[in-house]
Amino acid sequence: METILERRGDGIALVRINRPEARNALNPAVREQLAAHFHDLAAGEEVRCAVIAGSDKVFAAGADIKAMAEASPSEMMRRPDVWVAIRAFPKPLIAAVNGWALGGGCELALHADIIVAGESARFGQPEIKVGIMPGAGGTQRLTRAIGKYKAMKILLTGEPVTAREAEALGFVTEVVPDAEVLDRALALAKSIAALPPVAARKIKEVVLHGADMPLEAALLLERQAFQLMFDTADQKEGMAAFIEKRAPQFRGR
Ligand code: DAK
Repeated sequence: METILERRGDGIALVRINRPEARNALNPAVREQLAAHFHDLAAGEEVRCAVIAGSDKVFAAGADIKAMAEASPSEMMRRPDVWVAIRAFPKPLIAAVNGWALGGGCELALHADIIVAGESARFGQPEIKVGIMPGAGGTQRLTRAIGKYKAMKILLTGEPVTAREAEALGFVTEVVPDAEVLDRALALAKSIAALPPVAARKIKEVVLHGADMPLEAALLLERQAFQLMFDTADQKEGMAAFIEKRAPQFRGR
């Protein structure tokens, strides 16, 4: 299989891209499998937080250039939008990035809510060097994350940035030694999965939707989601546990 889905217990799932011979380039099979995995993981309550990773050498070198070199515009139009399953994934998603995250690979990482990168990781949008431009949100997500003038340089030159540069720019959450990337991402996932899942989903929903709204409307969205938390058993348990000075037992209700 070009991708591997591992349900690890503790509310965590790990999705890995596994096409080492092509630097994890996202060919149709990889894209379709990723979409199916995220569709499955969105359903049900067993998984509360997901991690997406490549190998310890490469995250993903982008869309498969060989699979689209001869494509016509209408063929590109007919391709199913496999990104929607990742875009709409309602649970927290962490990207664990070692090595190259280029083009669609960088855009895949940008779909995550938290990005943990190894010291030697490199991020870039080199599409311009092969005569195209980003097509899975790179022009929009990167610009919204780091601002026009920093994003334009990455998009217009196609030159990669280091993990440390990406962290300073604000789109990598944490940089850790290469060998610790996956463990760190899984540890973060574990701590998030131990917290109330309804609150986690609402935080993600409000942050992502609120970013596209005028401030007053976004604040209203936040307020209504906040009020809804008081309808959950986990809110009652969390606050009771605090008052009673004991550890909370969250049930995801
Ligand atoms: N596509 C196809 N094959 C790739 C590939 C890619 N993106 N990247 C690497 N490979 C293949 C190489 O062709 C080579 O295959 P063989 O020659 O062995 O058959 C093998 O992987 C090893 O590659 P290298 O020999 O180049 O390995 P190195 O370690 O020296 O270099 C590298 C690694 C990642 C720096 C280099 O391979 C590289 O620059 N790769 C291309 C990176 C790139 O340009 N990425 C952007 C692709 S365009 C869309 C949404 C999004 C997109 C498209 C559509 N829609 C919503 C419709 C996104 C577009 C892109 O990402």
